[in-house]
Amino acid sequence: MSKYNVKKVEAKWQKFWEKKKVFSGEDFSDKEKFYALIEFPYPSGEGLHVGHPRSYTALDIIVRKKKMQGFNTLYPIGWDAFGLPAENYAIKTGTHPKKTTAKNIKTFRRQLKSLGLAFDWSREINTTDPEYYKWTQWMFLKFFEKGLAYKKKMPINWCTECKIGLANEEVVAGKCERCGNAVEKRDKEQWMIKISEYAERLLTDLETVEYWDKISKQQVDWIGRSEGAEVIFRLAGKEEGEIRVFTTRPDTLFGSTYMVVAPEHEIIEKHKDKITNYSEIKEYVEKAKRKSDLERSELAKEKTGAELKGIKAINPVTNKKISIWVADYVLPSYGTGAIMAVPAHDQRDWEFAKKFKLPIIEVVSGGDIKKEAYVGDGTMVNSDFLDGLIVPDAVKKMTEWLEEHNLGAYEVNYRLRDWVFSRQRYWGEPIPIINCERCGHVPVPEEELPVVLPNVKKYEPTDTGESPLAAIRDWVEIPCPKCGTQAERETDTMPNWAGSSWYFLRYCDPNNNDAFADKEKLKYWMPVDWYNGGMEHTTLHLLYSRFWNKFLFNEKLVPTDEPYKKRTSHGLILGEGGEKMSKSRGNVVNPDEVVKQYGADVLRTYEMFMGPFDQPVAWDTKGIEGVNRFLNKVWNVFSQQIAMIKWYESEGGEPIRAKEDQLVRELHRTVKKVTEDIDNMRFNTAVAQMMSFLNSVTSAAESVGPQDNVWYYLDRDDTRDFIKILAPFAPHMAEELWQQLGHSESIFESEWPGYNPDFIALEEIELVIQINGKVRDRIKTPADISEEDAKELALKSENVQKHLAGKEPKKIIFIAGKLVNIVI
Ligand code: ANZ
Ligand code: ZN
Repeated sequence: MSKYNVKKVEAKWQKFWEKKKVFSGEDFSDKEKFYALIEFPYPSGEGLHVGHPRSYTALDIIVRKKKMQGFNTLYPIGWDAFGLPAENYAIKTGTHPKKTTAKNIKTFRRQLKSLGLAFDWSREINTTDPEYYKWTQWMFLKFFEKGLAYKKKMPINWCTECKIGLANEEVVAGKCERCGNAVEKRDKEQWMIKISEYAERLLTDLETVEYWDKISKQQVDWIGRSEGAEVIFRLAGKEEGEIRVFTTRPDTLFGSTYMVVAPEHEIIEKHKDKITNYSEIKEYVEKAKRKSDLERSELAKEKTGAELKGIKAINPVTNKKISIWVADYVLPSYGTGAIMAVPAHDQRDWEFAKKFKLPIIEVVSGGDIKKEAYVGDGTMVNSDFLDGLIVPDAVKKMTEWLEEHNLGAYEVNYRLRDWVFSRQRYWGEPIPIINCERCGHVPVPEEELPVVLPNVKKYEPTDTGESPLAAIRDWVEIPCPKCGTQAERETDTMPNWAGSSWYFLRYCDPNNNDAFADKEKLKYWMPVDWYNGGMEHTTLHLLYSRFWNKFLFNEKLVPTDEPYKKRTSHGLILGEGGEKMSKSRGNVVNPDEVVKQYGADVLRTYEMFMGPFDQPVAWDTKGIEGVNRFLNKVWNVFSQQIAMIKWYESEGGEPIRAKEDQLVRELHRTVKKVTEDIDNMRFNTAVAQMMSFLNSVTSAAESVGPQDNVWYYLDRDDTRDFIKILAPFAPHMAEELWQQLGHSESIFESEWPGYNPDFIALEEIELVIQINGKVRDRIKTPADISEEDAKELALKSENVQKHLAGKEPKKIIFIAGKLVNIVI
């Protein structure tokens, strides 16, 4: 038995796969294609985390099996390399993010290669490569052409101390992550992308894809479709003006006793001359702006607000004057930013009304509105023409009434907001627009793309809130492409989500200079057949990229409406003990160390074995030791068995294998289970099954021959099949054993094993039932019937009952798979 040299074996096969291009996807192959995708990593300075390989290995296993099942597989990799860490490092040290990024990519590439992943390295892409972001810019211009990219004043997070705009993730509990000082909202003109226009399609088309339920649900919640009505409230008196609200409960309009607008609502500034307590209001508004959305929407907290004195609104059905309030529980970005308050039937309104002593009128019977708002079903009361109706009928009737009187209309509202598509930062794709005083926003001509990021001296955003690009005057100042007068380049860059919104398309044709990808190649490879990624990306990234693809589909630039046929998700890997892995806790496990100590096969198999794939799971050193012992045992048993098989064959003999043997049946069951478990991402139980099979192999072994060699009762075919199902998990060891079996091609060029269904059914036996040693019955049962079940069955037998004649058995003896003897 040869000793297993992990390092040598793993390096050997990694080189082999790369040289023979075993895993490169072949464009236009006649075979059926299978396109697997993982979320390409951000190449951070910390290098690969043990969390990364969990997702990568899972799809790697799926890809290797699919390849063996005859598919033309594509499993690409690249770098989502624009991002804050490189930029912050640049701010701190002055090192160009390009340099940092290149260095980090080198580390990531080496680490990923050391894991033996079946990536098609010839398709590697990098979102910060001008040849890549040229097409991101080109697509932005398509959005712009179609009116889906527009500019709007939007609040940004502004650190009053650092005097820069912050990304959302840099604001921690309302404070600047760097300096700890207060962050406030500041309005700034920003580029926006109209994803809201696609809200309905993004929702309904979820029915056409196979996403795990919890993922679809997150998409549905994020899109947040609500049906209801828009209602128009006129201002009282000679005052010109109106306040529009969105409500899901137009039926409760008779119970609307006051209105509330968000602090940002235009009505405040528009009517500031009429508002008699304007300075008090102004103060409230300023305070509210400093709170985060989360702080404002917390349901439980104490309601705050102030009345806009001097103006009133008119309830359109009662014609009564009602007060108008400003309160921060009304969000500016949902609906119209104003509500009709119905304190009897909305808990937030109820709390507010109680605090400020506002009238509460019950309009749906069934609750006790003295105690709390009643949100349940019931019949309408105090509601004139709605009285006696049940809620859904009242909703319909009121909506019709509003439409007839031009006071409102049926409306569908979405929680999904348009996408803020600019950042005032350096390390992102420049937005390819030239701002001209005469012509407005003018696209950079296509032939001038890419607009390459110029070199700057300082990477901080400027203290006016502009990106550092704004300081490079000779880059900014440029003649307008339309009219030729002096104009200025847009200095905002794109958000981190841009490059990842279409990378799966570029993989289909990564080196194309004339298009983002060749149409025929896109037609061949798209859609992605299986996409796995983190739950933290099943909202924004998934939505953005689906939207982006849908837009391109509309423009007839891509062949499929949906980019991903299937989406699944892995659980996080936590540190030993179950806490989040982090530098500060000192519990980060470095994959390099694990590979060095145990090898890639052990790391891979361990990560698949450590727990259900979709659940978070804690790292466990004992667990990895167990997997290491398992793979060592595989090596010892199989390399010796292969040697024995070869010896038999060279002697012209037939290796012994009892075809009907228990072990062969178990092998077939194992093949079936591993096949199905891989398809269902139940990797842990697949590994467990292989472990249990190996135990059966070693316990059935016998010493044979003069040298006392161990014979494991597996012939060439059995041996081959086990190595094949092990191969996706421990590909290096499997290749090595495969080669020992006498093959020169990669094991992944061989065919995935089938199984004999006759072997799968558990064997039936005839359980012999005796009383005091005399046979009294024979009962058919599964071979593996438990002692408890067998005894119960035996005692139930009619014949046994007759012979027992009510006597209590003294003792019951059970011999597994054979008999039950009742002693009386
Ligand atoms: C009157 C009413 C009566 C409401 C009632 C509810 C119950 P969803 O289901 O999430 O779409 N609303 C509307 N815009 C808001 C905003 N900008 N900030 C905070 N709340 C807002 O919620 C729709 C309901 O949320 C709307 O229906 C409105 O209150 C409130 F018995 O109008 B409702
Ligand atoms: Zn111009």
